[in-house]
Amino acid sequence: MNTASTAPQTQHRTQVCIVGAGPSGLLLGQLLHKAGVDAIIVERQSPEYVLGRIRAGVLEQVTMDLLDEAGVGQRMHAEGLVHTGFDMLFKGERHRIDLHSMTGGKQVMVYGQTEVTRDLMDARQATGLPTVYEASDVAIHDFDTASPKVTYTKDGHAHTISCDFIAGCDGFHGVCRASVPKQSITEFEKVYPFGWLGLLSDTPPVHHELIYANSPRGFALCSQRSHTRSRYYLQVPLTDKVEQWSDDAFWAELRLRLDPQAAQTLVTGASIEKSIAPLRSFVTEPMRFGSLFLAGDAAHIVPPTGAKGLNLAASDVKYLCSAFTEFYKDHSRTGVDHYSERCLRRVWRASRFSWWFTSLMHRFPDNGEIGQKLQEAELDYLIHSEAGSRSVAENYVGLPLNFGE
Ligand code: FAS
Ligand code: PHB
Repeated sequence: MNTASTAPQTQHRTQVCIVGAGPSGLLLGQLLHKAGVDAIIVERQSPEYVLGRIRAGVLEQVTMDLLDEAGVGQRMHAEGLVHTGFDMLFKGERHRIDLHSMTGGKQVMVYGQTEVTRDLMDARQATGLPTVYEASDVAIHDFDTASPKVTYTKDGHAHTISCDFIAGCDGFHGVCRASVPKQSITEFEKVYPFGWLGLLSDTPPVHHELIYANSPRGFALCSQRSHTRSRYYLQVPLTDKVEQWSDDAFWAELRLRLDPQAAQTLVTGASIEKSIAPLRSFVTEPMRFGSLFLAGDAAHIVPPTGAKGLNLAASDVKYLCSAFTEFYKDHSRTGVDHYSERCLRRVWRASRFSWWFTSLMHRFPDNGEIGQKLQEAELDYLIHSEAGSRSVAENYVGLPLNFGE
């Protein structure tokens, strides 16, 4: 692996260097702080840019508990929306999946990733701990040794961070996974033949719970951020560009994919954000390379149908924080040595559910008309089968961390 530059640099020293200040990096930084472990966070973008990315909306109980443990759960409990079920819409009719009764009282919290990130940013700032935004030329070095380094440039000045561990929380397009030698890593990937066109609007949600719609015209999702702010998605061809979609065209197409009652109830308005995201299933094995540990989107991507991306990032961070804490407090390597296998068992389960739910709810051009009929038959079975509905419910709320142990 390449070694650090010899040019004059400002030297820093910490225990853990976290690359990336998205939810993974910020949550890890906050939990490590609570555990008394030093960490520096290095982020390529500005805080405003990070907050401007509109992404996840549904938090599992494991994630909610972690945010409480990190001391940032207050606003989530005050402003988040507790949901005990969601609707599946197909053949023009809606059917409720009762999460609460099917999972022994579990639920999910609708609270946007932007707000989670804002809460974590505020908490980090309140600690006064070092967070470098707008760092350029971030590079990682010598992570096959016990003395890894991270270098970056800030305002034209070169810096070097010496540390014990590097936490690669830099997302799918980050530098950390890309720095691992090809022979040391296996990447599993499935790219879906469509994307999600998302629209955020200051309009009241069409329904008090989420609606996942399987329509012959394509998938649609009605989600929300509050009682006055809605988030909607439409499946669109990969060739579509967001500029092609006016607000009016979006609303008209959404209506065509909803049931008559929802189509009539829908309140439309100007978009405050509109973007197209590609869908893929992606998993890296292993997730640890010497002193480098990947967490969140840096290690895996799931299609957002199952609302798992952010929640998987949270469980990775939980395992990683306890591994580092055990190393420093108990002088134990058990956590660091078992990090990858602990994460990957949960990652593959969530990837399987996200793939399955995506395959069930979206229109696949190559599957022909029979594809739609087979999907409708499976949906018909699921909503009339207690076992089938329970399977959907227990995966949607998130399997327990010790599931299958
Ligand atoms: P992130 O990508 O959020 O954060 C990584 C951070 O690292 C970024 O701030 C980036 O700027 C920084 N970085 C990158 N390269 C760097 C470098 N070289 N040096 C320093 N910093 C660097 N999940 C859901 O559950 N539901 C959804 O609806 C949903 N929608 C999504 C839509 C899109 C377009 C995307 C991309 C993801 C979506 N996700 C969704 C998944 C998403 O929520 C992720 O799971 C979540 O952002 C994971 O957080 P992080 O692992 O922190 O990665
Ligand atoms: C969202 O609100 O952004 C959201 C909700 C559920 C999903 C995906 C996205 O499955």
